[in-house]
Amino acid sequence: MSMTLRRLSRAATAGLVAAAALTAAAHSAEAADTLGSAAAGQGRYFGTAVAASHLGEADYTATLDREFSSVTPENEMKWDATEPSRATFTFTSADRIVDHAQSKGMDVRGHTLVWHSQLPSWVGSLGASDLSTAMKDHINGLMGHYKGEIHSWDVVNEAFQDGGSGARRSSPFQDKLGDGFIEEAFRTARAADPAAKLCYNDYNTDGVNAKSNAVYNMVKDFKSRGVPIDCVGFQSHFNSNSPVPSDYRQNLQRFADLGVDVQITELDIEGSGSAQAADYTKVVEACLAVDRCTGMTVWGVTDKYSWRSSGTPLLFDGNYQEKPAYGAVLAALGGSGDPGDPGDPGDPGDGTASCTATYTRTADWDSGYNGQVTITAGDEPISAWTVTVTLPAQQSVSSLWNGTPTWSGNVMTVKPSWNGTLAAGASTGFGFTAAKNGSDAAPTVGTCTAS
Ligand code: G2I
Repeated sequence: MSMTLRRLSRAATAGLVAAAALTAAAHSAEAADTLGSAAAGQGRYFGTAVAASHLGEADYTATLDREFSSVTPENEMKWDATEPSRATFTFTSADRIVDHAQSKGMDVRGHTLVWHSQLPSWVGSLGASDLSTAMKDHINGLMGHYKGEIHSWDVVNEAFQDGGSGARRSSPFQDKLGDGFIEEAFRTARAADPAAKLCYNDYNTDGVNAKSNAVYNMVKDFKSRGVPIDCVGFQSHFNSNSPVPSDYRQNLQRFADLGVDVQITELDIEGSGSAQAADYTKVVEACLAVDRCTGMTVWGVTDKYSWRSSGTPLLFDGNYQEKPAYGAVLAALGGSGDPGDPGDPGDPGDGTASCTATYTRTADWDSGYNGQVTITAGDEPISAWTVTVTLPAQQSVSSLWNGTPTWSGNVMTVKPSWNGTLAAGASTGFGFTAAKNGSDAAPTVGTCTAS
């Protein structure tokens, strides 16, 4: 199908999409017991980054659909994903996310059009005038495909250096086109989809510092010269090296005072328990205190798929259970759900059986190894579990104990033999012996499902 036809067919569904969004909004006004509905009560959206590859996972999609009112494709709209070779656009994965979001009445943030990272090498090899054309073609290609369907686009991402200088970051765009590439990108974007809010997005700009001052001066200059810009995105990736700044609200406010919206675009805060919850509260309160802070997006649904998964920075744990940070965000948004209530989806006591599976190699020799998979029940008792283990193609399993396997190619699906019943939080496991047959690679353990 030609790109023109795809554009037309996407645009033709826009009316249906608007109707779905209205239904969702009406529903959420009744019971503000999810992040999206509570935020809507404050006139904000509450979004998450989404990966197309996880949309087939029932718990992932159930949590996404229940809690969030906006989605940002985590990687699927980036240049390497959408225009891997010049003028050849692929939208399959991004379309999957947009279609899913629209079918659930969620808005979509576009991320991102012009960025030095995840940039195919052909872009970097162009000369200046060709590069300028390619940049505009890329903007037109994406924004044209999704015309009328994206509430805000990150037009330019991370164009400033870290550190004290406030200088622009070296990139093919900066190095060959100079400072003017940002303005050129925004002007092109406005013409491509006049309905979309056009954002500049960056990190380490959350407090007042040299980098945020440099972005501030650029936005001020754009506003004074009529360069189209509608919003500034503050990524807000926080951890102990980069804590929530004490002047976060003031910083958001000074940008808003320039006449742009501000959005928290990639929020995650490493940590756990009440300390993490308190940090999340600070962020939500800062946004709510700034009239032009129109919404917040967390950078993922569940800790297990976070780009910083070891830092457990999100609102749902690897079993999609609400963390203390979830309750804190909901409360800060004025939500009426009690996150400790049995019966609330995702809460302990909600009756949802869950489990996790982890793998370790317990013995190793030249031609083989023993593997052990440990299964741990979530916060409900379980009576059965199922885990898939995918072995490297060469390997074969010669024996397996404390579990019952069935095989499909190199994938074994293991269910309990005698050890299906587990109390909440309790563990069991199964072991196996595998022949390496030339491959020493580890098997992959899939999601644990319980009943
Ligand atoms: O790095 C965190 C974020 C900082 N701001 C811009 C965001 O776009 C960025 O997101 C992250 C994604 O969360 C990661 O998922 O951007 C990374 C790349 O810069 C993404 O990581 C990439 C891996 O590097 C690739 O190896 C992998 O193929 O994700 C790809 C898709 O899973």
